[in-house]
Amino acid sequence: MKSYEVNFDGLVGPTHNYGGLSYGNVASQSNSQQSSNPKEAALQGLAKMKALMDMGFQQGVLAPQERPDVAALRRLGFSGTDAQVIERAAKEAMPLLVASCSASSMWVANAATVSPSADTADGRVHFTAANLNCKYHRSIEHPTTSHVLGAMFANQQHFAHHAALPAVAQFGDEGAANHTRFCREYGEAGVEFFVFGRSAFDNRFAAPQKYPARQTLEASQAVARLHGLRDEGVVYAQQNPNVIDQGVFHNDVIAVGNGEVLFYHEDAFLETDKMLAELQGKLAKVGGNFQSVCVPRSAVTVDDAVRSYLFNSQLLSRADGSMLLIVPQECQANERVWAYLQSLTSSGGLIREVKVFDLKQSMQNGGGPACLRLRVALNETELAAVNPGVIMTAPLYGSLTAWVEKHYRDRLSETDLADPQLLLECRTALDELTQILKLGAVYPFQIN
Ligand code: SUG
Repeated sequence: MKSYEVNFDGLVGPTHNYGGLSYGNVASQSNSQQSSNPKEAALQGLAKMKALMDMGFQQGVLAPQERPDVAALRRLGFSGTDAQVIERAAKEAMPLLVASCSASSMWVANAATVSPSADTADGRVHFTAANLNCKYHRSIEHPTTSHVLGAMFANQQHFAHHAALPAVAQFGDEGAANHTRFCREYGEAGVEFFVFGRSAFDNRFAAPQKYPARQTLEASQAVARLHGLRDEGVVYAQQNPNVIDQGVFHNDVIAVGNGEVLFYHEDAFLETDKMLAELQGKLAKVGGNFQSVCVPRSAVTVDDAVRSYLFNSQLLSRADGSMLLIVPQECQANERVWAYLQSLTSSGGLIREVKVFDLKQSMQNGGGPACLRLRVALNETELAAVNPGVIMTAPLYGSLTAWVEKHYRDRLSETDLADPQLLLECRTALDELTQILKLGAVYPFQIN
Protein backbone atom coordinates (compact mmCIF):
# COMPACT_ATOMS: atom_id res chain seq x y z
CA MET A 1 0.00 0.00 0.00
CA LYS A 2 1.23 3.54 -0.74
CA SER A 3 2.31 5.70 2.19
CA TYR A 4 3.12 9.36 2.60
CA GLU A 5 4.64 11.92 4.87
CA VAL A 6 1.93 14.55 5.21
CA ASN A 7 3.03 17.96 6.44
CA PHE A 8 0.32 19.73 8.42
CA ASP A 9 1.31 23.39 8.69
CA GLY A 10 0.13 25.68 11.45
CA LEU A 11 -1.97 28.54 10.15
CA VAL A 12 -0.69 31.73 11.81
CA GLY A 13 -3.36 33.20 14.09
CA PRO A 14 -4.69 36.79 13.96
CA THR A 15 -2.83 37.87 17.12
CA HIS A 16 0.70 37.07 15.87
CA ASN A 17 2.96 39.45 17.82
CA TYR A 18 6.44 39.82 19.25
CA GLY A 19 6.00 39.38 22.97
CA GLY A 20 9.57 38.45 23.90
CA LEU A 21 8.13 35.49 25.76
CA SER A 22 10.69 32.76 25.16
CA TYR A 23 13.81 33.04 27.30
CA GLY A 24 16.47 30.91 25.57
CA ASN A 25 15.05 31.62 22.10
CA VAL A 26 17.35 34.33 20.71
CA ALA A 27 14.98 35.63 18.01
CA SER A 28 12.02 35.93 20.39
CA GLN A 29 14.11 37.86 22.88
CA SER A 30 15.76 40.18 20.38
CA ASN A 31 12.58 41.15 18.52
CA SER A 32 10.52 41.78 21.62
CA GLN A 33 8.20 44.80 21.40
CA GLN A 34 8.55 45.26 17.65
CA SER A 35 5.24 45.60 15.89
CA SER A 36 4.17 42.58 13.85
CA ASN A 37 2.16 42.01 10.70
CA PRO A 38 -0.24 39.09 11.31
CA LYS A 39 -1.69 39.26 7.79
CA GLU A 40 1.73 38.98 6.17
CA ALA A 41 2.71 36.19 8.59
CA ALA A 42 -0.34 34.10 7.70
CA LEU A 43 0.10 34.70 3.95
CA GLN A 44 3.81 33.73 4.13
CA GLY A 45 2.83 30.45 5.82
CA LEU A 46 0.08 29.76 3.30
CA ALA A 47 2.47 30.44 0.41
CA LYS A 48 4.80 27.73 1.71
CA MET A 49 1.89 25.26 2.02
CA LYS A 50 0.75 26.04 -1.52
CA ALA A 51 4.28 25.72 -2.95
CA LEU A 52 4.76 22.28 -1.37
CA MET A 53 1.37 21.15 -2.60
CA ASP A 54 2.24 22.38 -6.11
CA MET A 55 5.48 20.37 -5.95
CA GLY A 56 3.39 17.24 -5.41
CA PHE A 57 3.78 16.80 -1.64
CA GLN A 58 0.83 15.94 0.59
CA GLN A 59 -0.02 19.06 2.57
CA GLY A 60 -2.49 19.77 5.33
CA VAL A 61 -3.37 22.67 7.60
CA LEU A 62 -3.70 22.95 11.37
CA ALA A 63 -5.95 25.66 12.77
CA PRO A 64 -4.72 28.40 15.14
CA GLN A 65 -6.10 28.91 18.66
CA GLU A 66 -8.48 31.33 20.30
CA ARG A 67 -6.51 34.33 21.54
CA PRO A 68 -6.61 36.30 23.76
CA ASP A 69 -7.24 33.25 25.94
CA VAL A 70 -9.82 34.85 28.24
CA ALA A 71 -10.45 31.57 30.08
CA ALA A 72 -6.73 31.39 30.98
CA LEU A 73 -6.89 34.97 32.31
CA ARG A 74 -9.96 34.05 34.39
CA ARG A 75 -8.01 31.14 35.90
CA LEU A 76 -5.44 33.72 37.00
CA GLY A 77 -8.08 35.73 38.86
CA PHE A 78 -9.28 38.35 36.35
CA SER A 79 -13.06 38.59 36.32
CA GLY A 80 -16.04 40.41 34.83
CA THR A 81 -17.17 40.43 31.23
CA ASP A 82 -14.65 39.30 28.61
CA ALA A 83 -13.86 42.95 27.83
CA GLN A 84 -13.33 43.69 31.53
CA VAL A 85 -11.04 40.67 31.93
CA ILE A 86 -8.83 42.02 29.11
CA GLU A 87 -8.97 45.59 30.41
CA ARG A 88 -8.01 44.53 33.96
CA ALA A 89 -5.18 42.28 32.79
CA ALA A 90 -3.84 45.15 30.63
CA LYS A 91 -3.90 47.50 33.63
CA GLU A 92 -2.61 45.15 36.33
CA ALA A 93 -0.45 42.54 34.61
CA MET A 94 0.42 43.33 31.00
CA PRO A 95 2.89 40.38 30.69
CA LEU A 96 0.00 38.00 31.42
CA LEU A 97 -2.18 39.61 28.77
CA VAL A 98 0.69 39.38 26.27
CA ALA A 99 1.18 35.69 27.09
CA SER A 100 -2.54 35.01 26.72
CA CYS A 101 -2.47 36.66 23.27
CA SER A 102 0.46 34.72 21.81
CA ALA A 103 -0.15 33.06 18.46
CA SER A 104 2.58 30.53 19.34
CA SER A 105 0.39 27.57 18.42
CA MET A 106 1.46 28.29 14.80
CA TRP A 107 4.67 26.32 15.52
CA VAL A 108 2.90 23.00 15.27
CA ALA A 109 6.15 21.00 15.39
CA ASN A 110 5.50 21.55 19.10
CA ALA A 111 1.83 20.54 19.01
CA ALA A 112 2.34 16.82 19.53
CA THR A 113 4.55 13.79 19.03
CA VAL A 114 3.21 11.45 16.36
CA SER A 115 4.05 7.77 15.83
CA PRO A 116 2.92 6.15 12.58
CA SER A 117 0.92 2.93 12.67
CA ALA A 118 3.83 0.79 11.43
CA ASP A 119 5.69 1.51 14.69
CA THR A 120 2.94 1.13 17.29
CA ALA A 121 1.75 -1.96 19.18
CA ASP A 122 -1.92 -1.58 18.20
CA GLY A 123 -1.31 -0.58 14.57
CA ARG A 124 -2.89 2.86 14.98
CA VAL A 125 -1.32 6.30 14.46
CA HIS A 126 -0.65 7.71 17.96
CA PHE A 127 -0.65 11.38 18.96
CA THR A 128 0.44 12.81 22.32
CA ALA A 129 -0.27 16.52 22.70
CA ALA A 130 2.81 18.31 24.06
CA ASN A 131 2.42 19.96 27.48
CA LEU A 132 4.93 22.73 26.51
CA ASN A 133 5.44 23.12 30.18
CA CYS A 134 8.56 25.28 30.01
CA LYS A 135 6.76 28.49 28.97
CA TYR A 136 3.47 29.71 30.36
CA HIS A 137 2.24 31.09 27.00
CA ARG A 138 2.80 27.69 25.37
CA SER A 139 1.54 25.58 28.28
CA ILE A 140 -2.01 26.84 27.61
CA GLU A 141 -2.04 25.40 24.07
CA HIS A 142 -2.53 21.68 24.63
CA PRO A 143 -6.27 21.47 25.52
CA THR A 144 -7.27 23.16 22.24
CA THR A 145 -4.52 21.31 20.36
CA SER A 146 -6.17 18.07 21.50
CA HIS A 147 -9.58 19.25 20.32
CA VAL A 148 -8.24 20.28 16.92
CA LEU A 149 -6.22 17.07 16.40
CA GLY A 150 -9.28 15.08 17.51
CA ALA A 151 -11.40 16.83 14.86
CA MET A 152 -8.76 16.24 12.16
CA PHE A 153 -7.98 12.62 13.02
CA ALA A 154 -11.33 11.49 14.40
CA ASN A 155 -11.48 7.90 13.18
CA GLN A 156 -10.74 5.75 16.25
CA GLN A 157 -10.02 2.69 14.17
CA HIS A 158 -6.92 4.41 12.79
CA PHE A 159 -6.03 7.19 15.24
CA ALA A 160 -5.30 7.17 18.99
CA HIS A 161 -4.97 10.38 21.01
CA HIS A 162 -3.22 10.83 24.36
CA ALA A 163 -3.62 13.80 26.65
CA ALA A 164 -0.53 15.89 27.41
CA LEU A 165 1.87 14.52 30.05
CA PRO A 166 1.60 15.80 33.65
CA ALA A 167 2.16 19.56 33.73
CA VAL A 168 5.37 19.68 35.73
CA ALA A 169 8.95 20.48 34.73
CA GLN A 170 10.04 16.82 35.19
CA PHE A 171 7.83 15.89 32.22
CA GLY A 172 8.58 18.90 30.04
CA ASP A 173 7.56 17.80 26.54
CA GLU A 174 7.99 19.87 23.36
CA GLY A 175 6.49 17.39 20.91
CA ALA A 176 7.88 16.63 17.47
CA ALA A 177 10.53 19.38 17.66
CA ASN A 178 12.62 16.84 19.59
CA HIS A 179 11.47 13.76 17.71
CA THR A 180 12.49 12.39 14.31
CA ARG A 181 11.67 9.14 12.58
CA PHE A 182 13.91 7.17 10.28
CA CYS A 183 12.53 4.55 7.92
CA ARG A 184 13.01 3.02 4.50
CA GLU A 185 9.42 3.65 3.41
CA TYR A 186 6.88 5.67 5.43
CA GLY A 187 4.55 2.70 5.70
CA GLU A 188 7.23 0.34 7.05
CA ALA A 189 8.44 0.02 10.64
CA GLY A 190 11.02 2.65 11.47
CA VAL A 191 13.24 3.95 14.25
CA GLU A 192 11.94 6.80 16.37
CA PHE A 193 14.63 9.15 17.58
CA PHE A 194 13.94 11.13 20.77
CA VAL A 195 16.32 13.95 21.75
CA PHE A 196 16.18 15.29 25.31
CA GLY A 197 17.88 18.25 26.94
CA ARG A 198 18.12 16.93 30.50
CA SER A 199 16.98 14.19 32.82
CA ALA A 200 14.61 15.05 35.65
CA PHE A 201 15.51 12.13 37.91
CA ASP A 202 19.02 11.02 36.90
CA ASN A 203 21.78 13.48 37.77
CA ARG A 204 24.39 11.67 35.69
CA PHE A 205 23.20 13.70 32.71
CA ALA A 206 24.70 17.19 32.35
CA ALA A 207 22.29 20.12 32.03
CA PRO A 208 22.73 23.56 30.42
CA GLN A 209 23.95 26.38 32.69
CA LYS A 210 22.19 29.37 31.20
CA TYR A 211 19.06 28.55 29.24
CA PRO A 212 16.41 25.95 30.08
CA ALA A 213 16.44 22.45 28.62
CA ARG A 214 12.79 22.14 27.68
CA GLN A 215 12.56 18.40 26.96
CA THR A 216 13.27 15.74 29.58
CA LEU A 217 14.34 12.14 29.02
CA GLU A 218 11.46 11.02 31.21
CA ALA A 219 8.91 12.81 29.01
CA SER A 220 10.33 11.17 25.87
CA GLN A 221 10.22 7.74 27.53
CA ALA A 222 6.61 8.27 28.62
CA VAL A 223 5.58 9.18 25.06
CA ALA A 224 7.32 6.06 23.69
CA ARG A 225 5.42 3.92 26.25
CA LEU A 226 2.07 5.56 25.50
CA HIS A 227 2.56 4.94 21.78
CA GLY A 228 3.46 1.28 22.29
CA LEU A 229 6.86 1.55 20.58
CA ARG A 230 9.26 -1.41 20.68
CA ASP A 231 12.62 -0.86 22.42
CA GLU A 232 14.24 -2.00 19.19
CA GLY A 233 12.46 0.83 17.36
CA VAL A 234 13.57 3.68 19.66
CA VAL A 235 16.82 5.61 20.14
CA TYR A 236 17.28 8.28 22.83
CA ALA A 237 20.04 10.89 22.55
CA GLN A 238 21.05 13.86 24.62
CA GLN A 239 21.30 17.28 23.10
CA ASN A 240 24.61 19.01 23.80
CA PRO A 241 23.89 21.33 26.78
CA ASN A 242 26.42 23.86 25.42
CA VAL A 243 24.36 24.42 22.29
CA ILE A 244 21.20 24.90 24.35
CA ASP A 245 23.13 27.68 26.10
CA GLN A 246 23.83 29.21 22.68
CA GLY A 247 20.15 29.41 21.78
CA VAL A 248 19.33 25.93 20.47
CA PHE A 249 16.13 25.59 22.46
CA HIS A 250 14.79 22.64 20.42
CA ASN A 251 16.65 19.85 18.63
CA ASP A 252 15.07 20.96 15.34
CA VAL A 253 17.22 24.11 15.50
CA ILE A 254 20.36 21.94 15.07
CA ALA A 255 19.28 18.74 13.28
CA VAL A 256 16.64 17.43 10.89
CA GLY A 257 15.99 13.91 9.68
CA ASN A 258 13.79 12.15 7.18
CA GLY A 259 13.71 8.77 5.47
CA GLU A 260 17.11 7.21 6.09
CA VAL A 261 18.96 10.54 6.46
CA LEU A 262 20.01 12.62 9.47
CA PHE A 263 21.33 16.11 8.67
CA TYR A 264 22.98 17.57 11.77
CA HIS A 265 25.57 19.93 13.16
CA GLU A 266 28.82 18.54 14.55
CA ASP A 267 28.03 20.01 18.00
CA ALA A 268 24.37 18.98 18.18
CA PHE A 269 24.60 15.92 20.45
CA LEU A 270 26.57 14.27 23.23
CA GLU A 271 28.12 10.86 22.50
CA THR A 272 27.44 11.31 18.80
CA ASP A 273 29.33 8.24 17.55
CA LYS A 274 27.50 5.90 19.91
CA MET A 275 24.17 7.45 18.90
CA LEU A 276 24.91 7.12 15.16
CA ALA A 277 25.93 3.49 15.60
CA GLU A 278 22.68 2.73 17.46
CA LEU A 279 20.60 4.44 14.77
CA GLN A 280 22.46 2.57 12.06
CA GLY A 281 22.06 -0.80 13.81
CA LYS A 282 18.39 -0.40 14.65
CA LEU A 283 17.45 0.90 11.20
CA ALA A 284 19.35 -2.00 9.59
CA LYS A 285 17.15 -4.43 11.56
CA VAL A 286 14.09 -3.09 9.75
CA GLY A 287 15.85 -3.15 6.38
CA GLY A 288 17.03 0.47 6.29
CA ASN A 289 20.37 1.97 5.39
CA PHE A 290 21.01 4.85 7.81
CA GLN A 291 22.98 7.79 6.41
CA SER A 292 24.17 10.90 8.16
CA VAL A 293 25.30 14.28 6.88
CA CYS A 294 27.36 16.14 9.47
CA VAL A 295 27.86 19.87 9.03
CA PRO A 296 31.27 20.71 10.53
CA ARG A 297 31.66 23.71 12.83
CA SER A 298 34.52 24.85 10.59
CA ALA A 299 31.95 25.47 7.82
CA VAL A 300 28.95 26.63 9.87
CA THR A 301 29.19 27.71 13.51
CA VAL A 302 26.45 27.09 16.07
CA ASP A 303 25.83 30.83 15.99
CA ASP A 304 25.38 30.69 12.19
CA ALA A 305 22.94 27.81 12.67
CA VAL A 306 20.93 29.72 15.27
CA ARG A 307 20.79 32.91 13.20
CA SER A 308 20.11 31.31 9.82
CA TYR A 309 17.98 28.35 10.99
CA LEU A 310 19.81 26.11 8.50
CA PHE A 311 18.67 23.00 10.38
CA ASN A 312 15.12 24.17 10.86
CA SER A 313 14.63 23.23 7.27
CA GLN A 314 12.27 20.67 5.82
CA LEU A 315 14.09 17.69 4.38
CA LEU A 316 11.71 16.22 1.82
CA SER A 317 11.97 12.96 -0.14
CA ARG A 318 11.20 13.23 -3.83
CA ALA A 319 9.78 10.55 -6.10
CA ASP A 320 13.21 9.85 -7.66
CA GLY A 321 14.71 9.12 -4.23
CA SER A 322 16.65 12.40 -4.00
CA MET A 323 16.01 15.00 -1.31
CA LEU A 324 15.05 18.64 -1.24
CA LEU A 325 15.74 21.11 1.53
CA ILE A 326 13.25 23.90 2.26
CA VAL A 327 15.14 26.71 3.99
CA PRO A 328 14.27 30.20 5.25
CA GLN A 329 15.73 33.16 3.35
CA GLU A 330 17.96 33.91 6.34
CA CYS A 331 20.14 31.00 5.06
CA GLN A 332 20.74 32.86 1.82
CA ALA A 333 21.65 36.00 3.74
CA ASN A 334 24.41 34.19 5.67
CA GLU A 335 27.48 33.83 3.46
CA ARG A 336 28.93 30.74 5.17
CA VAL A 337 25.61 28.93 5.31
CA TRP A 338 24.82 29.71 1.69
CA ALA A 339 28.29 28.58 0.56
CA TYR A 340 27.83 25.36 2.55
CA LEU A 341 24.45 24.72 0.90
CA GLN A 342 25.92 25.29 -2.57
CA SER A 343 28.65 22.73 -1.87
CA LEU A 344 26.15 20.28 -0.35
CA THR A 345 23.84 20.24 -3.36
CA SER A 346 26.69 19.97 -5.86
CA SER A 347 28.50 17.20 -4.00
CA GLY A 348 26.58 14.37 -5.63
CA GLY A 349 24.93 13.33 -2.35
CA LEU A 350 21.26 12.70 -1.68
CA ILE A 351 20.34 16.34 -0.93
CA ARG A 352 20.19 17.84 -4.44
CA GLU A 353 18.17 21.01 -4.23
CA VAL A 354 17.48 23.90 -1.88
CA LYS A 355 14.37 26.06 -2.05
CA VAL A 356 14.22 29.35 -0.21
CA PHE A 357 11.11 30.78 1.48
CA ASP A 358 10.34 34.15 3.04
CA LEU A 359 8.99 33.35 6.51
CA LYS A 360 10.36 36.47 8.18
CA GLN A 361 7.31 37.16 10.35
CA SER A 362 7.58 33.73 11.99
CA MET A 363 11.39 33.66 11.96
CA GLN A 364 11.49 36.82 14.08
CA ASN A 365 9.94 34.77 16.87
CA GLY A 366 12.27 31.80 16.31
CA GLY A 367 10.02 29.72 14.05
CA GLY A 368 11.40 28.45 10.73
CA PRO A 369 9.98 26.14 8.03
CA ALA A 370 10.28 23.01 10.21
CA CYS A 371 8.69 24.63 13.28
CA LEU A 372 5.66 25.46 11.20
CA ARG A 373 4.83 21.86 10.30
CA LEU A 374 3.76 18.67 12.05
CA ARG A 375 4.66 15.55 10.12
CA VAL A 376 2.24 12.65 10.05
CA ALA A 377 3.23 9.52 8.12
CA LEU A 378 0.07 7.86 6.82
CA ASN A 379 -0.78 5.00 4.54
CA GLU A 380 -3.46 5.42 1.87
CA THR A 381 -6.27 4.07 4.05
CA GLU A 382 -5.31 6.34 6.94
CA LEU A 383 -5.00 9.36 4.67
CA ALA A 384 -8.52 8.66 3.40
CA ALA A 385 -9.71 8.62 7.04
CA VAL A 386 -8.38 12.14 7.77
CA ASN A 387 -10.98 14.91 7.86
CA PRO A 388 -10.80 16.02 4.18
CA GLY A 389 -11.48 19.63 5.18
CA VAL A 390 -7.88 20.05 6.41
CA ILE A 391 -6.09 18.69 3.34
CA MET A 392 -4.68 21.51 1.21
CA THR A 393 -6.12 21.95 -2.27
CA ALA A 394 -6.08 24.88 -4.69
CA PRO A 395 -9.66 25.90 -3.71
CA LEU A 396 -8.84 25.62 0.02
CA TYR A 397 -5.75 27.78 -0.50
CA GLY A 398 -8.01 30.33 -2.23
CA SER A 399 -10.54 30.30 0.63
CA LEU A 400 -7.86 30.61 3.30
CA THR A 401 -6.06 33.53 1.64
CA ALA A 402 -9.39 35.33 1.18
CA TRP A 403 -10.23 34.59 4.84
CA VAL A 404 -6.88 36.07 5.99
CA GLU A 405 -7.32 39.14 3.78
CA LYS A 406 -10.77 39.70 5.25
CA HIS A 407 -10.05 39.22 8.96
CA TYR A 408 -6.39 39.95 9.75
CA ARG A 409 -4.78 43.21 10.75
CA ASP A 410 -1.56 44.25 9.04
CA ARG A 411 -0.03 45.76 12.15
CA LEU A 412 -0.15 44.74 15.78
CA SER A 413 1.74 46.18 18.71
CA GLU A 414 1.51 45.55 22.43
CA THR A 415 -1.06 48.29 23.05
CA ASP A 416 -3.39 46.75 20.43
CA LEU A 417 -3.61 43.58 22.52
CA ALA A 418 -5.64 45.48 25.13
CA ASP A 419 -8.31 46.32 22.56
CA PRO A 420 -11.40 44.18 23.34
CA GLN A 421 -12.36 44.53 19.68
CA LEU A 422 -9.40 42.24 18.84
CA LEU A 423 -11.05 39.38 20.75
CA LEU A 424 -14.28 39.82 18.77
CA GLU A 425 -12.36 39.96 15.49
CA CYS A 426 -10.53 36.74 16.35
CA ARG A 427 -13.65 34.88 17.40
CA THR A 428 -15.50 35.94 14.25
CA ALA A 429 -12.55 34.82 12.12
CA LEU A 430 -12.13 31.47 13.91
CA ASP A 431 -15.83 30.69 13.78
CA GLU A 432 -15.68 31.10 10.01
CA LEU A 433 -12.46 29.08 9.85
CA THR A 434 -14.00 26.06 11.58
CA GLN A 435 -16.60 26.06 8.82
CA ILE A 436 -13.99 26.36 6.06
CA LEU A 437 -11.93 23.48 7.55
CA LYS A 438 -15.04 21.50 8.59
CA LEU A 439 -13.75 21.07 12.14
CA GLY A 440 -16.98 21.47 14.11
CA ALA A 441 -16.76 23.19 17.51
CA VAL A 442 -13.17 23.13 18.80
CA TYR A 443 -12.67 26.49 20.52
CA PRO A 444 -13.63 27.43 24.10
CA PHE A 445 -15.99 30.18 22.83
CA GLN A 446 -17.77 27.58 20.68
CA ILE A 447 -17.91 24.82 23.29
CA ASN A 448 -18.76 26.70 26.53
O1 SUG B 1 8.47 28.05 21.69
N1 SUG B 1 8.53 31.13 19.99
C1 SUG B 1 8.45 29.68 19.95
C2 SUG B 1 9.17 29.18 18.73
C3 SUG B 1 8.96 27.71 18.54
C4 SUG B 1 9.79 27.16 17.45
N2 SUG B 1 9.49 25.78 17.28
C5 SUG B 1 10.39 24.83 16.97
N3 SUG B 1 11.68 25.05 17.04
N4 SUG B 1 9.94 23.66 16.68
C6 SUG B 1 9.02 29.06 21.22
O2 SUG B 1 10.03 29.59 21.74
C7 SUG B 1 7.96 33.33 20.86
C8 SUG B 1 6.71 34.08 21.20
C9 SUG B 1 6.95 35.52 21.52
O3 SUG B 1 8.01 35.87 22.06
O4 SUG B 1 6.05 36.34 21.23
C10 SUG B 1 7.76 31.81 20.85
O5 SUG B 1 6.93 31.31 21.57
